[in-house]
Amino acid sequence: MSRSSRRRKHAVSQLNLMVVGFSSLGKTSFIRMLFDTLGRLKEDIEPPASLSKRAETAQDAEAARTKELYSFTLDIEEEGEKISLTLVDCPGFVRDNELRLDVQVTEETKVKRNPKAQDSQIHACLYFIDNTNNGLTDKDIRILKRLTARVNVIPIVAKADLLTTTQLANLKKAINRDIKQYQIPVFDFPVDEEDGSESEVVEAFADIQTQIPFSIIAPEDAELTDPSTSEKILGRQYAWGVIDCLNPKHCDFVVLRNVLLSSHRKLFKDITLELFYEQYHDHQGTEEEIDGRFTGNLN
Ligand SMILES: Nc1nc2c(ncn2[C@@H]2O[C@H](COP(=O)(O)OP(=O)(O)O)[C@@H](O)[C@H]2O)c(=O)[nH]1
Ligand SMILES: [Mg+2]
Repeated sequence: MSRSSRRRKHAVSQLNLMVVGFSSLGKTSFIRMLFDTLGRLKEDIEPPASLSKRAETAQDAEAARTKELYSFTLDIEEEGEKISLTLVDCPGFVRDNELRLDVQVTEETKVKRNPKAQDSQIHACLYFIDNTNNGLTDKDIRILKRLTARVNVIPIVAKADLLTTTQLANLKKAINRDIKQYQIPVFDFPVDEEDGSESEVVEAFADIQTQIPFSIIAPEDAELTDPSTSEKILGRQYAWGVIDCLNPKHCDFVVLRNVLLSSHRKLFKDITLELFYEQYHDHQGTEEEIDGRFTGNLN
């Protein structure tokens, strides 16, 4: 075995992902689904308590609301490479209160708890957009402008089961129109035009760009089976049928997970290092300051 391949075999790559957005758009449910589908946890890992609280009724909703920022780390393996995946879940912005927004947006883009962590910055931030609006709101635009200056941002439309195919397509169009019009530099999936379209990789990436914002449907807490195969699925049941959250025809979760953990992982990290690293150091406070901000009530 050559020295470099041995190093690659043992090296653990770090990946830090964060979810951000207004409350009850489905951020924690997404984190839970990611966690549930990775299924390659260290045996002794217990999921954080806040992750196991589900809200199927309105009364549950308050109990299940994410009240403070938390993060946890999973050891996973993608294509033979070991990844230490840290997921950061934030309390949602309260709809009419942007008071704490600056603190939240500027400081939560850093995972800075372990001083020995080699790579403590967020590599990709998923921004959840309310699917009941027709595109981005003024608040979304303000928040996105600040976020995109500091971190790779990927727009998400969650609870896509609540929209028809046409409604979802129109919403995606409206969001992309607003992103363009307000010049919000969300993460751009690279398409290398000079290579022509003969390369499969280029084609696959071009396809990904057309899917933005990614649609997500999180499963409900029920034992469901696929009616045609009788296999267990993560899904949602309706009077007219069952949604399979891992079916790419139903939502973009599998594509997104692949983008995050596999196809674009290195690119997210490279961009974070090249574009955002300096700002990180310019704004970096002392360890105590940052820890203080982390423990503060962000709602
Ligand atoms: N219909 C539907 N409801 C969802 C979905 N994801 C989450 N929910 C529900 O929306 C509510 C808020 O979800 P939560 O993940 O706590 O939102 P957060 O505040 O953004 O973390 C909960 O009652 C969830 O059960 C989804 O994909 N479809
Ligand atoms: Mg939450």
